[in-house]
Amino acid sequence: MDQKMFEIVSHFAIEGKVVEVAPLGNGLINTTYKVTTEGSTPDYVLQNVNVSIFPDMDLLMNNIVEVTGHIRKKLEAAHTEDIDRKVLKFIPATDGKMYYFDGEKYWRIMVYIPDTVSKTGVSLESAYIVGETFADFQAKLADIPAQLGETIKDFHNMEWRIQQLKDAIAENRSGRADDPEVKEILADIFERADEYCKAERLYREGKLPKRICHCDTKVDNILFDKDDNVLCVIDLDTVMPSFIFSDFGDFLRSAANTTREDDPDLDKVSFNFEVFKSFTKGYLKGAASFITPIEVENLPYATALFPYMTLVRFIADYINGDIYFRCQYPEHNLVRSRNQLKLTKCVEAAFPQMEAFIAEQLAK
Ligand code: GN1
Ligand code: MG
Repeated sequence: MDQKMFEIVSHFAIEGKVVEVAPLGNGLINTTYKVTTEGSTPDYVLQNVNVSIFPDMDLLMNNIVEVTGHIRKKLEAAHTEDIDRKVLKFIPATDGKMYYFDGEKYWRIMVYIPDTVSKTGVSLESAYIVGETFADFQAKLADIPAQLGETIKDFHNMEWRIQQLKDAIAENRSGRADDPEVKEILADIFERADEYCKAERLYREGKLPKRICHCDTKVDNILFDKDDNVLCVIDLDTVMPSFIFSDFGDFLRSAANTTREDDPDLDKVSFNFEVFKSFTKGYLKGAASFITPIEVENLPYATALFPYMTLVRFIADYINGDIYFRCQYPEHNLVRSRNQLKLTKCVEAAFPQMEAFIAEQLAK
């Protein structure tokens, strides 16, 4: 492997003499390596991008270059210290492209930020920080002049996810759509479909904007320094135009579930309202410069939308015979679906409290 990895790195316009290329982290989608150079030149992070999930490498890298460039300009204008630790920096290939294709795989490279800390899992404190950090990320990108594309087409488009589910049922490749329990879940889904497609309707009516969002908001996607200060947001492949609900709702879907998304014990699934409060406080603080009343008003909707959308994606994949989400056992997607349905219902039950809490925050 080593010679081949050195050869790949040699196609990038990096500084320094490469001494080692070694696996880094445990991402499920892309494969990542650390490239160590001799002496004082920077080290790098080399990634092989999974183009079966992100099919348009030019669009993907164009988004990332625009986003990191725009954030860098903002940090420079604010005379921020240590900018290279606060925004990712990608290095072009020797032919000037932002990636290298080796005939089989697509590669890209960025500067490694040393002395960082990563976290998984949330505390009430980190939920606040993540809310503020992702809102700040959206705020910095609110005036980006470039037109960005969707790296996964219709990724968080609820109408399209419903259509995908209808197609899965019509095809019924696995036969699982006939299962009585699946039918019950589907009835729960379709009863709610119109309500949950509200964002797309508001968008068509010109009432709801799309903004540049991260679309994979979790604490794992933030780098901290040794003193627990936020450095920057990472994992930018899903950065694309979306409703702000994406970043708000998807974070809470995982962070405010009292258990993991594939816990088969439904008694353990509930909505952690304390996490909601802490995250929402941080988010509203960070979003104050851009958020509109219709966006604020729909934050409870956003909180229920993501367990619901993920439920729709899990059950569609179950009916399709498990072709998208990696499964450890045959019923895995069904277990995930039951879990997300339960969470959707718990969040729905908390609407009055969520609304009251947001109103209270705004009145402050
Ligand atoms: C996938 O791979 P991971 O866990 O970061 C999916 C998300 C889903 C999540 C559900 C590109 O994310 O949208 O919410 O699984 N990412 C993609 O576990 O489809
Ligand atoms: Mg990810």
